[in-house]
Amino acid sequence: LSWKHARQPVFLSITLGFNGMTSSPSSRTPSRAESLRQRLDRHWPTAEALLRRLYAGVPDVEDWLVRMRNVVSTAALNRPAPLAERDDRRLAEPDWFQRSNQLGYCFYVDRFAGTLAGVQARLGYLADLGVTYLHALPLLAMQAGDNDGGFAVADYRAIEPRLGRTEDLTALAQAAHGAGMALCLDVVCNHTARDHAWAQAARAGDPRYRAYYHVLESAESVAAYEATLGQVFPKTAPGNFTPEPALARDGGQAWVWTTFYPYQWDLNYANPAVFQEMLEVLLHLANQGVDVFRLDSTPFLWKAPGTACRGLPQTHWVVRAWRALLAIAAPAVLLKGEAIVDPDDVVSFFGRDDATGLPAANECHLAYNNGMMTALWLAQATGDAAPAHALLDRLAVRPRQAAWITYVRCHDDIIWDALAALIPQETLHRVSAFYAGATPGSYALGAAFQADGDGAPSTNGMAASLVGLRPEGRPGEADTDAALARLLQLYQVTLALDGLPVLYMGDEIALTNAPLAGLPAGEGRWLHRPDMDWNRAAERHDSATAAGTFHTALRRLIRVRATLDALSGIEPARPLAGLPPGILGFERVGARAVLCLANLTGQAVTVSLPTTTDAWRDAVAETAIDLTALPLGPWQTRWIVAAG
Ligand code: OTU
Repeated sequence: LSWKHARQPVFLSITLGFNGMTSSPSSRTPSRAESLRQRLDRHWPTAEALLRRLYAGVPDVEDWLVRMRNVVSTAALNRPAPLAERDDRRLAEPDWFQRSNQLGYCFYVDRFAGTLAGVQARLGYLADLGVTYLHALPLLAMQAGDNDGGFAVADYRAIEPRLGRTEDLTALAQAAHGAGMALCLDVVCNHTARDHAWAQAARAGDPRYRAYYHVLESAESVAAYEATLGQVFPKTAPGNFTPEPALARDGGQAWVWTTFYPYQWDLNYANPAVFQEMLEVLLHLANQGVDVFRLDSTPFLWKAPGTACRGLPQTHWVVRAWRALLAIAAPAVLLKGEAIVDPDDVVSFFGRDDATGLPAANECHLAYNNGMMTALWLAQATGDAAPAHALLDRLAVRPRQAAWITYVRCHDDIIWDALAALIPQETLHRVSAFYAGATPGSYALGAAFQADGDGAPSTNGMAASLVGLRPEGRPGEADTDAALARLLQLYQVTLALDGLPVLYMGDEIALTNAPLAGLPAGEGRWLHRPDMDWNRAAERHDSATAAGTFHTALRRLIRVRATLDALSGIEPARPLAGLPPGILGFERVGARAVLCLANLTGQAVTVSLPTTTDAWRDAVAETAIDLTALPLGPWQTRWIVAAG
C-alpha cells in the first residue's frame, strides 16, 4: 500500500469535489503527487517515530502504520485545488499569522449571527474592523439538551443543523478566504458527547467502541485515580468519573472517565483507533477549508495512574504526530493548543526538541497566552505590574516560529488559579472577589465561578462589565469614561504583545453581560455569552455612545498596529526595567522599535525613561513625546516610536 494506490478514486473526487476546481486533474496531478512525495519524505519519519513510541505494544501496529500513511496520502491527493494553492501561498510566507496586520475574532455562530450563512453575511462588518481570522466556537452536531456550548460533539462529520449544513461551512470558508481571512474551528478532541454514535455503541455493549473510552470497573480504581486528579468544574460536575451501568459487564459496576461534564466522555488515546478517528476528522475538516484547529482541552488527552493526567509526554506526542501528518496532507493548516495551565507548562505545547529537551516549534503553532491575559486583569485590580513583567520574561522562551494567541476575554471564565505558581493565594482570592464586585471600592460587575478546593473562584463576565461599564453608560460620565479607558487599555496592551490577538465577540462595541433572566442555572459562563447586539453595533460610529467611542478608538489601534512592523510577533515582548509599580512597560524590537507604556492605576503619573534619542512620538495620537518626563493619565496607554 502506498499513495500510488489511492490514485483512481482520488482523481474522481478531485474532479467532482469542489466548485473552484478548474484545471484538469491530468495537468495538475503530477506536480501535486511529486510535492506529496516530498512532504512524505520530510514528515512521515517524524510521524512514524511518534506513533511507534505511542503504540509500540499494539498488535498489528505495522499494518496500522501503513494505513495511516495511506490515510494522509489520500487526504493530500483529495485536497481541493484551491486549498492546495492556498497551502503553497501560506508556505511561502510561513510567518503570516505573526504579522501585525492579523486580528482574530471569536464568536458562537448562533449568538453572533444565527447561522453560518448569517456569519457570511457579516464578513463585511468584520473586515471593516480589521479582522483576518475567524474563530467560530463549536459548530459540529452537538448533543441535544445540555452540551456545554457545543463542546459535547455528537457527530464530527455533520454541522449542527440549527447552524447550517456542510455546504454552508465550505461556502463560509471560501468567502472568508476571498476576504483575506483564515477560518479556525474547535476540534473537541478530548471527549465526545454521551450521545455520540461511538458512546452509544459502547453502551449497547460493542467492545470495539467500549475501548474508545476509559471504563473503570471498581470503586477502588476510581478512588485511586481521583487521588491525583484535579477538578475542572468542581461545583457543577464534581469528580472525574460518572457511573454508567450500561457499560458494566457480568453484573459488575462501571464508571466512565468524564473530566468535564458527565455527558462528555473522555476518549482513550492509548487506543490507536481513537487517534485515527480524530486524525480523519482533522483531515476531513481541513479539506473543507478550515485553516486552524483549536484542539480543545489539549493537556488532558493522555491518562496515567498516579499523575494529574495533564500534559503527560504522550499527550505531546499525540499532538506532534497530528502535526506531522497534517503537514503531509494539508501543509499550511495550523494547530492551536488550548492549555490553560501554569505559564511555564503552556510553552511545552509549542513543542520540544527530543534530543536537547529545549523548546522547538514541532507541536502547536499557536497557544493561548492565558497567563498574560490573567495577569493584566490582575494588574488593573491591584495596580501592580510586577507579575505581568515577570511573565513577559518567562514567556520569552517561545520558539520564534510559533505564536501566542493574545486576548482580553474568551468564552470561558478567567481562571486565577492558573497563576497559582506565581501569585500568592491571598492575592488571587482578593482579585477574584474584586471582579465579583465584592470588595470595597470595586467597580467590577462580574461574578464568581466555581473553585477547585481552596483555590480562588474564577470570574465570569464580559470584559466591558468587568471594567465596570453599566449597560446604559454614556461617554462624559466619569465612571463610564474610566471604564472605557480600562477596557481600551486592556486591548491596547494586548495588541502590542507578541502574538495573534483574538477579540471576543462584542468587546468591539463594549458589550456588557448577558441579561440574567434566562441564563442556565449553575453555568455562570453564559453571563459572558450574550447575543450580539446589532442595535448597539449600529451606533459604532456615534461618539455620543459608549459603543461608538470604544469602537472608534479600538479600530484606530488596529489600523495603527498594522503599520508597526515591530508589533509583528517574531521577537517576544521584553519588559522595561525601572518603572514605578503601577506602570507596565515593554519593548517590541524591530527596525523601528515600539515601546508600550501603560498606567494601570487611576492616578496620573509622570514616568521618566533613560533615552539616547530625544525625538519620540506617540504612534496613535501622533504627537511628540518627551520620554524623560512622560505624563500618563489614569489607565492611559501609549505606543511610542522613535520620531522620523
Ligand atoms: C475548554 O476549556 C473549553 O474552552 C470550555 O468551554 C469547555 O467547557 C471545556 O474545554 C470542555 O470541553 O477548563 O474552564 O487546560 O482549562 O480545556 C475551561 C484546558 C476549561 C482547560 C480547558 C477548559
